[in-house]
Amino acid sequence: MNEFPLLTRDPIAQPAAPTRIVHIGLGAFHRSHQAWYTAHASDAKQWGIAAFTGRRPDAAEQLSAQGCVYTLVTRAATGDSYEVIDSIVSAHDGADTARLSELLAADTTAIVTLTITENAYHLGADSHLAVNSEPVRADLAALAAGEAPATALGRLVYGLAARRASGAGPLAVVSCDNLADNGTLAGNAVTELAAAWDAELARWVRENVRFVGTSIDRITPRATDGDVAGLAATREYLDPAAVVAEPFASWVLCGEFPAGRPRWEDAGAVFVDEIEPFENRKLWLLNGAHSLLAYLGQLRGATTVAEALDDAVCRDAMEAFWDAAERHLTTPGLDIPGYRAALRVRFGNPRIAHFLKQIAMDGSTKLLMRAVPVLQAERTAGRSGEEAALVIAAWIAYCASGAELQDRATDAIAAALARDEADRVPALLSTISPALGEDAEVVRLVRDLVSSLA
Ligand code: CS2
Repeated sequence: MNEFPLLTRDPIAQPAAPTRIVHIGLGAFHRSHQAWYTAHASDAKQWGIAAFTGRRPDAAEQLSAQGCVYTLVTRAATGDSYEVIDSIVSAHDGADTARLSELLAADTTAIVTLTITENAYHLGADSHLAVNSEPVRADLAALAAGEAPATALGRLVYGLAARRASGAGPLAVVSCDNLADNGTLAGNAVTELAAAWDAELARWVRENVRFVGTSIDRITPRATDGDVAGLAATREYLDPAAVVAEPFASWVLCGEFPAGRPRWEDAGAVFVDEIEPFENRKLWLLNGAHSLLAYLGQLRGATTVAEALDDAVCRDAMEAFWDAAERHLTTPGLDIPGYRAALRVRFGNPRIAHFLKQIAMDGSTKLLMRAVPVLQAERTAGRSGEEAALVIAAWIAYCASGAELQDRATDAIAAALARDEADRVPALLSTISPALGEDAEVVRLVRDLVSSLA
């Protein structure tokens, strides 16, 4: 493979656009989604992206070494197609807060996009910043000492202080994470973190920063070494920063862009006045089913989404969960039957190996967005909610199976699992939401379902 040259930017064919977007969370999804939409806007030449990593510098180093261009491998059931994406013009270690602040302080910067994961908003069950959580406290201590904070959110707040100081004016912050009402939640988290540091900054944020809500969608499993080798053999260049994604992509946005934005609509993005029905459709039907398949599927021996879908038990549970969710997706124009039909095809794409283990991460946060709202809506309507409760029960059974967990609540989950039989289920439910663990009927329902899975 090493006999092939590294992919690099051709400065004539792919001149770097001026930086007007700052992205935090340079992962595969940013590259297959927002960067792709930006590259396909008709005014793409005006909109370059400076992308910062989240935790580690690796992705920035890799991308910088190849002039920030990379291949998007679009993997359809019938074959692959390739496109070199050039909308990212610089890539930086997230810890480079000096560069981040410099870019946010520039009046040419109009937008900050975020893909920092659900957990990184550090929200409590009340959808407000968990001010007493360890990472937030550490950020506040750093800010008070005049040092740069370590969380993505803290770094954004630090950069916004630089923008306020420079007088560069308003801008838009666009959350592209799978959280219900992500614009509002990002606004809560950023404003509350700013307020805990500097009340004047918080006031400036309220007046100048517009938080745009989005529903984002494109299945982008982690690319493997085999993908990179296959790409090299076909294209005769080496591209370790390549991403593999399904053909489907969707982006629904709602909010203001006070300093302008690319014409993402040219690439198919949709701007709406009310985003909630679209978010719920995506979070419940796609992500909810993903989580169900991740836990139930792995308990039953499957390793990928497509494999889980081959199992009638998983498939029936997914359809039943969809039936329950659909009863609460009644806004005209959502075309739920069409959306479900498309999902069956997307999930069944035999050429995409979307590993259930990857989806299973961070269940305690994800289920709050994906399964709990359906459970509650069903119960409010006078039904048991068992189809949605099964998603939660499958997560509990998965946790109890000894599977290696990656979750911000790993310690609390381990402590819950160590409790007596009678307390175990409520304690586990409480790691998702305290109210859930206190609801005797939900506890009974979930406990019965967990037993039925054993
Ligand atoms: C998945 C999502 O890993 C997960 O939790 O459900 O990453 C999903 O693939 C994307 O939201 C699809 O747009």
